[in-house]
Amino acid sequence: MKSVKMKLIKLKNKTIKFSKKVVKEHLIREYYKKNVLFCTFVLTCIVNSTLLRFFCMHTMENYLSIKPIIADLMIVTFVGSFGYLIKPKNRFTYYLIAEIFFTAICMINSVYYTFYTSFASVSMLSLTQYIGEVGDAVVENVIQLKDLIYLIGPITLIAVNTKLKRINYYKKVEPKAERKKRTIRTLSASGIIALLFIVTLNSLDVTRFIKQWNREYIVMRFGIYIYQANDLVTSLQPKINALFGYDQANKKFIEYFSEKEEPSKNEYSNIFEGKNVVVIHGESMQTNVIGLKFNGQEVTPNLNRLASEGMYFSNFYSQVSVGTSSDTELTFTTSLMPTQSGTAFVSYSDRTYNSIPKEMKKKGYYVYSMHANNADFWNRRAMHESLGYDRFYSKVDYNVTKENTIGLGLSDKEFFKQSISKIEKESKEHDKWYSLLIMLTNHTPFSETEKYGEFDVSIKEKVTKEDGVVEEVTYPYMENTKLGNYFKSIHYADSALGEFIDNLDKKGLLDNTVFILYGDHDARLPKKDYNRLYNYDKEHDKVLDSTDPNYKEYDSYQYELGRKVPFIIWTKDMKGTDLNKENTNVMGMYDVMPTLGNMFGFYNKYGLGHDIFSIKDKNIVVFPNGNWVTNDVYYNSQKGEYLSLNGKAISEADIKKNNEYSTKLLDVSNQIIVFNLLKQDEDENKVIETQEKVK
Ligand code: GP9
Ligand code: MN
Repeated sequence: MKSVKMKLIKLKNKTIKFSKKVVKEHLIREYYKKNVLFCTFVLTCIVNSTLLRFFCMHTMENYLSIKPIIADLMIVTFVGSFGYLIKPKNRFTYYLIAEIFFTAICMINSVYYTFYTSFASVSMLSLTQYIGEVGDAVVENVIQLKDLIYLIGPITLIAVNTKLKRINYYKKVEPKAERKKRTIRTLSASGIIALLFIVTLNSLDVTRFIKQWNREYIVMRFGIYIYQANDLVTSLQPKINALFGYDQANKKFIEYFSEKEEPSKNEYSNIFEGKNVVVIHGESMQTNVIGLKFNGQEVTPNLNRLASEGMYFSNFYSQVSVGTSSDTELTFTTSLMPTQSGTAFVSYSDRTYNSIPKEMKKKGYYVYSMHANNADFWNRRAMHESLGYDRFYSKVDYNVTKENTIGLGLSDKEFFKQSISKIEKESKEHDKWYSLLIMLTNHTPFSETEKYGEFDVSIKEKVTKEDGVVEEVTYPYMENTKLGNYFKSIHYADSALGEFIDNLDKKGLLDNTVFILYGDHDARLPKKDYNRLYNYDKEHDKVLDSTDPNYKEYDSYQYELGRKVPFIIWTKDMKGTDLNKENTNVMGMYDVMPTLGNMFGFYNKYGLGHDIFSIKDKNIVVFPNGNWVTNDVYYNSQKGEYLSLNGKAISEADIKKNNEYSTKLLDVSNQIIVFNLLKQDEDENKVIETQEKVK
């Protein structure tokens, strides 16, 4: 009896399932029949964008990712819904135009990706030299089959339309109210898809979307159509910003610099004139690793050596905003601050900059940069040109394989090895040269520890037991913490640096060369890990309690002030000379150009920093968020709080004066970039130079 009942229930369930399926299929078929054109349009546009991702980024994860498909679906449904507002007989024209538009996006990006392994940006069109490059690229590349495959979209739509015409599909009359209803219904569907998409976003997605520089990531997460729309907005924003307020900005700019005087000469003036230059951009290198040891082993033996043999600026800060690496490059190279919105590298690459490369070129140097990552990362391809580099060696100039990759790209050891021959070539071809090498491996999240080589961040101690036997005891200490992994990673980067210096020396490339190194920004490591570093209780493998007499306070101010990065100027023969010393005056990335300018014999009137050997202990380092630090005070503008660094009282009047100074400096820096205020000056200089040549 029971089993019969069970069978009946099963049968009932099956019937329900079957009828649901029938209804569903029927509904889908019905819907498709009524909306053939719309469905074809949506489907083909999604197939095209999926194909684009398929051809550009060949990893399984990329092929199978559903997120960009949802994003594309949202956009295409949105655009498609307006087709219903149009009378059936004209609807096809609307869908065809939209289809051609979406197909063009896919085709342009397909061509662009082949050449630049990145997706196209509208902002590039504002760079005339760039149009030339892309233009050539299109001509050479036009034949590739994979770029034409997207035409399948419009072709299918045309074919479907022909068939529909044949069966008199468009003869039906559709009242206006009905058309409106269909539009609203489809728009609602697009809204629901949008909601579905938004709930899957995390904070990393959002920040990357706002920054818009990691183009691959955005396409993989948001699809090509949203990427292109976002790109359009970020590209137009700087143009809009620059539309209003030029006259006032220019007036303020003239006022600001009319008060500035050229510093008088000092003992460092022109000391390096005519020498070749190697600049190292040390990814995430922090000052607090210098001199640090684990079990007697130095974390960074090579940085330590450079610091002890050269000019070491131990109270040096980077001044980055959201543009991290690129902001540091900007500030180092131009003595300007990062922009208040967007990033200079991405949004303002078409502006005129007074830069170290341009100054060195005037002195007869050949100036080049090297970075084994994709050239479009941080829009370097365009920006390095604007900054005046003669040549940019990027990923395409290096042999990058799976085996020699760590983290973001080519390992630092391999990068330096492969760079030597390029430097050798340039040094043979040019009398004087200036090079910038941008490191990459020591980049967050510092997780590929197995590739960094052995470096213990535990505590190892020899303990003599009661029976006299000596045993080694290991306490985990910083093992398996992010900070611990960072030490391993920077130990690797440091050893790459050591090898590089040795190899340069072997080739005689250090004989007449000034070696300059800066940490680009701090590594954003967790504060709690520093607490462990300074307060480790090895007996119990835990962090000391704050009530413990041995507890060392590590508060948020120490954390903020601990974000210092190294700045070192070193030559082979500096050790033991007058130049070989530690400089403890507070200094910022914007002081580099004026300081080097004094040493190499050039002056940038529009730099915001100072020659550190002229300003000495009177210096002030302003951060993009309005915080500032001097030798005596650190001021946090968000909290409106300050901290005395020398135990002395600080007058409110001094705080006010420095606040005004910082606000003015940040303002003028931003306006120089947004309103392109250095262009006029450069144009005038060019005229003078030409007149002099003619004479
Ligand atoms: C990218 C590299 C890292 O090429 O310079 O940039 P970051 O994430 O440090 O800004
Ligand atoms: Mn960086």
